[in-house]
Formats: sequence, structure tokens, C-alpha cells
Amino acid sequence: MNRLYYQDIRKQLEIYFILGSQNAKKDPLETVKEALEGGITCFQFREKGIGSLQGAEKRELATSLFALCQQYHVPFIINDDVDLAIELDADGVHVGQEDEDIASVREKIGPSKMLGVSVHTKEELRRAAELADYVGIGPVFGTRSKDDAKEPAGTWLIEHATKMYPSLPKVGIGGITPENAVIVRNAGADGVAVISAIAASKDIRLTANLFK
Ligand code: TZP
Ligand code: MG
Repeated sequence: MNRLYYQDIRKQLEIYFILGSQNAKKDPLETVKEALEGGITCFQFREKGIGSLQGAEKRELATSLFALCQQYHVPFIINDDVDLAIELDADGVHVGQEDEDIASVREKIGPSKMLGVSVHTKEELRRAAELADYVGIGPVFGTRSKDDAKEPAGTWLIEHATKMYPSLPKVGIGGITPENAVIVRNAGADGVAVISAIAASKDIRLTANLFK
């Protein structure tokens, strides 16, 4: 976290927008630009699932989105693809439990890139707390944006993390909207990670801003 805008990860996690071309209802660059204008504080490129781009097309979109995020001084995190994150010198990587082991990811990316890890159990949280810069906890509510999403879990693990690892930054994820975000924040989350509420909004700028 040697870049200026990493001074406070918690602040950066406040409105954490996630998108891949498969989630965008219009041009992904336009979608992310409007979300940035609306005040998102972190962005994750999650190119995954049916219809997602591969190879050079994926790299090109990532490169353009990274440049856009840099204009707004918003961290650019890449989901799963550690090699692409290293190649582009992205600000960080986010991995799940089914991805590469987090110790090996940390070794590859070094200490200065942000490492985010999805956790669903106390044990996954305990291990992530040793190596991650932040954790993603969910799905809090029902979601249609992840094919293999687990059952909605509510906020119990966010509450547990807040109590047991008070200094570990954390976001809630899954089915979060401007209306229910308060439940996630009241459970102790530093921020909310969101796909569809922002990506599918008719007014992306406004909706992103409503999460403030
Ligand atoms: N991980 C857990 S739920 C989820 C991911 C990637 C999808 C969140 O998308 P949405 O549309 O905000 O529910
Ligand atoms: Mg993953």
C-alpha cells in the first residue's frame, strides 16, 4: 500500500463497486465512469462467467478501466487473475477460497499490493486475517450476480469479525442496495461491495451516490 491513496483502506472500502463486462447493461467503461462520478471509492474488475472476455480482450478492458480509476484516484483491484494484476501493476487482487492459496498470492504480489479475500466461515476469516488487507463477507442478502453463491448468511460473520479482528478492514457483499446498506454498516462493515444495484441502475451516478 505504498500509493498515496492507500493511507486509509477502510475509507477506500466505503463504496466498493465490482463489475465485469458480463454485468454491464451498457458500455462497461461508461458504467464505471458514471459510478466514479457518483463517488465509488474502490473498484474491482471481475470478468467472470458466461459471456465474459478472455485473453487480449480482457486485458484491454482491464487496462482502460485501470486508467479510468487512476484519474479518480480510486484503487483498481483485479478478481482472481493474479498474473494480470501483476502484469498491469494493478493496485490489488481479490481471491476466493476456491482460488490460489492466499499465502502464495501474497508471495507473488508482494507487500505493497492490496490483497482481498472472500470468507464465509470463522476459520476462513482467521486465516485471511493473517495475510489479507481486507476481507469480503457474504452473501449478506440474496444475489443473482454470482452463479455459485452460497445461501444468504445475514450479518453474523461481519459481527464476529468486528469483535474478533477489530483492525481488519471488511466489506459486506451480496444483494446490497442503498436501502439495506445501513444493516451491513451497523454490523461493523467498513463498506459495501456492490454489483447489480449500481450496474443495473438507470441512474448510475445517483445510485452510487446514495450509498454514501
Ligand atoms: N460474492 C458474493 S455475493 C457476490 C459476490 C461476487 C455478488 C454480489 O453482487 P450483487 O449484485 O451486489 O448481489
Ligand atoms: Mg474467485
